[in-house]
Amino acid sequence: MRLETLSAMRQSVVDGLPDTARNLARQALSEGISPMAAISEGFVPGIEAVGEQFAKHQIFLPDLMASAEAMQAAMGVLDLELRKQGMNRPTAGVVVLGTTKGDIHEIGKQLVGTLLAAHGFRVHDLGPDVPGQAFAAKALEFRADIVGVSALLTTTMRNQKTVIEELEKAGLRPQVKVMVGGAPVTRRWAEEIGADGYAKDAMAAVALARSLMDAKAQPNSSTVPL
Ligand code: B1M
Repeated sequence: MRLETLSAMRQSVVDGLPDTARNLARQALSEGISPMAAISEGFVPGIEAVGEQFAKHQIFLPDLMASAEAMQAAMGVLDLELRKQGMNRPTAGVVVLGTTKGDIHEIGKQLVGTLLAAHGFRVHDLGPDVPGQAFAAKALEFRADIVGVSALLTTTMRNQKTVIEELEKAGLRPQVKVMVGGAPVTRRWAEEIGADGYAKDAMAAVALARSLMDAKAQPNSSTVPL
């Protein structure tokens, strides 16, 4: 049954069916499938398959958009469930999160935010297409410990650097750690732009955020999260 449900989840995203995806997310929870398994073994393989088809010009942008909508519908259900897990935990740190300017991809960034929240971080998600100055302004407003910047396009990755520059301009860089991620982003790129850490996926982002908080608490420690 579990395998059937996971495979139906994948298919609902491939076919771009938001109602079906939402219902399958609910069904998964009632079957005792963990929200993380539903996301990583059910819905994410669907959006990845669609991404490959798009790259090979086998499908077109409207198909990709329908699939993204189905993915978002399922995430709406699973996000709530995962966040509940973080509610009773002491605050692990304050994170301001967003996707860079010019980039409207937000599914991966939302997943990072959901998992951080599930692990006790207070997350302020600024959404997609966020200018560098807005990251800096919100980091100041929310007294952020960490600013997390996602980018899914090779053309918008460079705006991760702009965010760091804006934090420097605002005088916030000493107290705010910067983590970056997204499909085209690499550890090497993170080093090149002067970020404090890179995470390849949402679980790695939680581990990284924790080690960045440790590094903040021990400023003279020689451990470098990158
Ligand atoms: Co677009 N898109 N897209 N897209 N899209 C990609 C990224 C692409 C690789 C598809 C392809 O060609 N195979 C390609 C980029 C090529 C490149 O630059 N190298 C592409 C393109 C070209 C485009 C457009 C330009 C298409 C067009 O208009 N002609 C356009 C761009 C618009 C813009 O941003 N200005 C576009 C539009 C869209 C949609 C709107 C239709 C939709 C997004 C909907 C939405 O987010 N609301 C969409 C989608 C869905 C995709 C693919 C298929 C899937 C992305 C996704 O959600 N993955 C993608 C192909 C692919 O990645 N396989 C593609 C699932 C998600 C869970 O993974 O986002 O990688 P991911 O996040 C992971 C990690 O990367 C990491 O953790 C996450 C969870 O494990 N991570 C972080 C992410 N952020 C992090 C931050 C961190 C740490 C880790 O710290 C802060």
